Amino acid sequence: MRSGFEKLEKFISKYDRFIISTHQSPDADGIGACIAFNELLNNLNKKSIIINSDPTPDTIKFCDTDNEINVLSEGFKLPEDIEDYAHFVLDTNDYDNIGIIYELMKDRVKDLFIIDHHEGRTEKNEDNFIRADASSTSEIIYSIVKHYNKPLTFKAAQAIYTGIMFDTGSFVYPKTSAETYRIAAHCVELKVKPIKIHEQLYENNSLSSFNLKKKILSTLEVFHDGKLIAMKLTPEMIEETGASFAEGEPTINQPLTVRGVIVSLLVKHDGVGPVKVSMRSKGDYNVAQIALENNGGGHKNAAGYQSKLPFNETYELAIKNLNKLFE
Ligand SMILES: [Mn+2]
Repeated sequence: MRSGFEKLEKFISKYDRFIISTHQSPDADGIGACIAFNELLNNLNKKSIIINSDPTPDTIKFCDTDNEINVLSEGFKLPEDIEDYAHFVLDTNDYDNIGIIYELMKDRVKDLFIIDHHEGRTEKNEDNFIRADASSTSEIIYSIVKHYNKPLTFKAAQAIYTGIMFDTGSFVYPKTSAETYRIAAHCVELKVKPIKIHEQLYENNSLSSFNLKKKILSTLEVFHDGKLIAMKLTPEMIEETGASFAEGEPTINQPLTVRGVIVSLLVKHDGVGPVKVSMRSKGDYNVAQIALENNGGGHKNAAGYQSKLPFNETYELAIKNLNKLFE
């Protein structure tokens, strides 16, 4: 862990200007980490800009109180002096996962550093701070703020709390530690209101997203005596409901609320990018292994990969891969 801080300190002291990005289809942890890390870099007298490929989901926009997040797909243009910046990538260790910004910036920025809590692909970039035991990237950012002994404003505390709450499934997933709760307690001391964050994240969905969920659930197929449930999210469903692709993605967690279900699969396509495979599991059922075998990544109980095959073939192959878990 110490070496992570050392590499990071060296990187931060080496450059004066930074761009901070999180993965495509950003989630609350990626967004929360960006906002809190941006504040830290400013407190260290560095210039930094948050630039993401994709828009911040509506349910997370409340974190961006100062409108600091710039989005390429909404027309934001990269700074002309982009060659003067180094790039921080947060909450993913897979460049293929940060959208168009990687292709636009990789040959232009001075350097690249990854801060993340996912497993796998660490060999891709030597400059990294990866703690696979951390509940979230937001938790890692908190530890970095503490390491530098810098203050935390309400804005950053709210962003960190939101990221942790999201990535721990409201403080229950396996990587939720005593330290996770200590950080949450500190955020609450800084006037973050847990019920407010919960309402923003989980009681703030659009009716169209609810209709999309209905369509996704209607595709469910049950395998292995009810231990595996598979579902589909297609471009047609997005079109018919008017919901966004991102609004459909969390439906993958629903099957795990059913007694006896151990693995949940969602094969999804937004109509533009590649077909994607998302997997969730319980206990020792390791879906990260399957993701890694298919050039993806994730955690033991939450992982995914991108497919080069058409939708239906991807679906059939994903079921076949998951069958191995039940042999
Ligand atoms: Mn995360």
